[in-house]
Amino acid sequence: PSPRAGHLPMMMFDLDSPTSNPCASPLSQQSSSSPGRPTPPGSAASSPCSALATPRRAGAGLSKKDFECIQPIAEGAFGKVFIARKIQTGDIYAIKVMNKRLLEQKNELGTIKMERDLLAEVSNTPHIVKMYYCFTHRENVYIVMEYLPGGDLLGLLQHLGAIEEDMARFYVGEIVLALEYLHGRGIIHRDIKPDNVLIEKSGHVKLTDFGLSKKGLLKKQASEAIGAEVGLVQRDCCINCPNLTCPCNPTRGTIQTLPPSTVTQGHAIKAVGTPDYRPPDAVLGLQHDKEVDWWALGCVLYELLMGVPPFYSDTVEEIFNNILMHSIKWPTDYKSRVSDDAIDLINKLIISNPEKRLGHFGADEVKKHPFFAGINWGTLRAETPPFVPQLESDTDTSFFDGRLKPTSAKDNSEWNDQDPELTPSPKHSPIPL
Ligand code: ISQ
Repeated sequence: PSPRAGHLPMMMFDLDSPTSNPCASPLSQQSSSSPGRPTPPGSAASSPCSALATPRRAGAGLSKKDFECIQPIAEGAFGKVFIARKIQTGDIYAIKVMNKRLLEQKNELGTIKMERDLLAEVSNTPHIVKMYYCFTHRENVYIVMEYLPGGDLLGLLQHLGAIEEDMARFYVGEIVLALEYLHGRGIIHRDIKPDNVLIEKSGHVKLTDFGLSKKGLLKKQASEAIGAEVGLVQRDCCINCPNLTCPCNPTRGTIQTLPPSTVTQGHAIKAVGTPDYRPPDAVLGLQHDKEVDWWALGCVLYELLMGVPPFYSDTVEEIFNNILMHSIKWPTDYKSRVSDDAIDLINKLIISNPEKRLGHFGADEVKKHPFFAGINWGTLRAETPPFVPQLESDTDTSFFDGRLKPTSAKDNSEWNDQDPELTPSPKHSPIPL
């Protein structure tokens, strides 16, 4: 598959100034037997948990020594994801490991706390990747989640190029249910894209990566968006980035295409991220609401059917322009490739004015679109998915193969943060999460 300008590699953290702040936060383990959902690892279910919104009980739960790292499987904006075995039970988890000092330096500790709290809040649903524990060890934060071994929709696209409409209907339908669930709780995901849709062992999909999510953003004033959310604006790919050093800042002239060398330099990555799925209001750094998720869903549907995102281009600058000019790249033969209903749904989700966008009045209007006519929303998550990953073992990571650079794929250093006794570092206070 052709590399896409918006899909830049994410940064890695180096770990060289350890702190000591062990604390574990077991999270709620409420009913886990909903239909279509794999039984979560028994160990977690056996851990009684504290209130969801405040999942903090220092020392009450597990710590790093309870897990044996197997291998990294993915890299995100703020760290690496490993699969690991819980030693006591043998259960397998996906563990996101982030460096606190770097998060703090980049003013992102709040973002991670938000992700942790949001995940804790929505963890008891089949639509979202479940989080079991959160703890810190020395310099790192560990978020222990269920392992979804089927890879993600981006990986599926990379294998298949594009997918059949029935298959796309199934995945997009499940994402609609997830968004309905989140929006009903005042949560905007804000980073819907194929890479954030993970495939379970059963073949059903769940959303992950709540690093950009926002709770209670609905109907906030633009002033708040510009003030309190400066951090978010900086993280987003926007052309109003307030950071003067950001390559996308208009005061530096036109938006610049990042040369490959800049993609490992912290802010450049954060500022640029993935613009492909952002609506014009978000690209401009303006206040935006839950409609951003419906726009992104339209982009995902387009990409599933066509193989590339609708505003795809070789450079970030052109992607911005395409989004702002609403210049969708329909292939010449698209009418023979997909149904009129699919085209109509895409066009109604990708409407620049958020108030006119399908979904503005709630998920129901999306669910009622003719594209979904054959879907039984009540049983969708209990139906047999169009693709069920064939796995060799519970530690099979083959569906994540190729997602990391060869050097990174063998590198467990983020898991094993450096020992302070071996690596003296300047004294500093522990950073709590
Ligand atoms: C769970 N399983 C596989 C990959 C993942 C990546 C990020 C978060 C959770 C995950």
